[in-house]
Amino acid sequence: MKPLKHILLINPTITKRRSARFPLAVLNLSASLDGKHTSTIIDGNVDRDFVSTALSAVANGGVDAVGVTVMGGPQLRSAIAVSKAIREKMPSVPIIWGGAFPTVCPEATLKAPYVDYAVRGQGEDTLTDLLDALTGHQNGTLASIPGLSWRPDDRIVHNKDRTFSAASLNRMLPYERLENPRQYLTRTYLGLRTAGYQAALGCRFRCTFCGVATMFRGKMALPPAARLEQDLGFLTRQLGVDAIQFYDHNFFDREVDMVPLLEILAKFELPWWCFARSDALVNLSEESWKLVRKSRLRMAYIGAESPSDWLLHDIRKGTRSDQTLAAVEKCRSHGVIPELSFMLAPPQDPEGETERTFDFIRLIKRVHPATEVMIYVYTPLPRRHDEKNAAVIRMENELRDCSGRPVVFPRTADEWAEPQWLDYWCHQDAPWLSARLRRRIVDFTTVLGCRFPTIMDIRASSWGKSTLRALASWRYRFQRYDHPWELRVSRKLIRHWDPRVMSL
Ligand code: B12
Ligand code: SF4
Repeated sequence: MKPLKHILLINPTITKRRSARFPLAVLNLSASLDGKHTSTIIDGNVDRDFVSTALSAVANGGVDAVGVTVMGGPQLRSAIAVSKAIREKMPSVPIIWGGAFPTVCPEATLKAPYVDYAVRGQGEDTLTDLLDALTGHQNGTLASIPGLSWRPDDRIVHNKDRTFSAASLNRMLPYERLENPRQYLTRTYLGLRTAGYQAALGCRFRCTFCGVATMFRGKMALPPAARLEQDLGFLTRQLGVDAIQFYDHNFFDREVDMVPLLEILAKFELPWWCFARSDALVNLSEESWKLVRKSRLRMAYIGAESPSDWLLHDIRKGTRSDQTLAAVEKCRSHGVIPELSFMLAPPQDPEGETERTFDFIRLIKRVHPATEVMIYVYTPLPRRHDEKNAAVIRMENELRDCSGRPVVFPRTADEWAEPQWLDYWCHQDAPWLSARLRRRIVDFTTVLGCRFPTIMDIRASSWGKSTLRALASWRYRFQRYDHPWELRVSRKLIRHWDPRVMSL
């Protein structure tokens, strides 16, 4: 019998304690190891001194490997901090990174001396195989593990991709392995105890700008209705959950497959939020919309991305701007708030596209003022290490900064953690934005956010929101977005928040 390995699974800090949601990546990994290896979980969103906690756990012995989940952006910084600290104190303990960042950037990950293995894509089976193989570091075995990037000698080797697996849909998550699972339930505009939950895996689309496409390469699987029912039963009865934020990449898939899931949701009647595509919502039958209403869907986050059909086509979104408008109408008539996200300033025409998007947002606000709007900067992903598509390579090679110099993406994890690249990862900035355009986007976002304060902000008082609305109305009406200093000050005083950073 193979000796069991014990792995310390770490979710580095990404958000404030009050915004912490169930750390689904490490919970899924922990569940998948059951019966094969053992694990403990440290969550940096809850344990604000998680680096020290991790160091003590490793120093106490009995930890054969450390697994760190890493999303690009702010979490990269805390992942680097904990990995460096462990490497320094216990250099012999293997450190494994998995999640969105190492999936998109395995090369940069493995250039870091404090990471030994990068797991690309779904992690459950790759991690099990890796822990199996770690006995004696047999290179032959490591070379055969799909989804693994590693570093024999001084080379970086990317094994072939792992095929999609739906196995995790059959496992319950071990919430009891978290210290006090109830602390992850947060008061939001949906409910007093909102839980983050993922029902389906993957997404069948392959939009070029999206990390989900890199992770799942067009594969998707829905859970059996019984699984959803069991989970919702557990969450409501055992933990007292009263609202759900679905993390599924794209909740509304093919209607015929969705109906059984909607029926379960209609049974529970928990207010819920999800990601959706405009084409799916527009094509949903009236029967299904009835179920949606009954199930109390409160808000659907729709990647509208752009008002320009050429760009939607370029990024392989597969939807059109008229479908965005039609989806807004559908949502309105069925009592669902559409939350539209836009990507401004694509490198092909940063200024022109930004202005067109502002106009489109104004049009949508006239049609349905309650529509929530999330504004991001278009930041294409760096191409995959094995990218062969000539068009993708050409597009990256043609990227220029605002002075006309070629854009060179960071080559290491530490470079990706520099402030301007964290902003890039968080879709807040890009090298082709001039200072003027950057300012204009921030100013427009401020005026829009004050003119239409988000319903998601449950902390600002209603008088505070009304004040902001009144102060911003002339600027919005006359399109005088420049330097809204008075709105910035008022916003700070009223403690109005930004849902792009905190989630709900
Ligand atoms: C929840 C969430 C958040 C939460 C964090 C959780 C919390 N509040 O506690 C918040 C809201 C803070 C957040 C923030 C951001 N997020 Co986020 N987030 C998600 C979301 C919706 C769910 C993540 C999740 O739990 N997934 C479920 C688990 C099971 O899947 P998983 O994490 O991929 O894990 C699997 C594998 O990756 C792998 N794996 C993961 N970790 C590890 C570790 C090891 C050791 C191994 C072996 C394997 C492994 O195995 C797991 C099981 O198969 C995803 C979308 C999604 N559905 O995944 C986006 C997503 C991960 N976020 C994304 C991004 C870009 C961000 C931001 C950086 C930017 C932004 N504007 O959204 C911000 C940062 C904001 C900031 N702080 O300034 C992108 C990443 C894409 C990319 N290009 O890499 C995603 C995919 C959304 C998207 N469609 O673009 N996010
Ligand atoms: S539909 Fe949404 S989740 Fe799916 S690949 Fe496109 S942007 Fe990503």
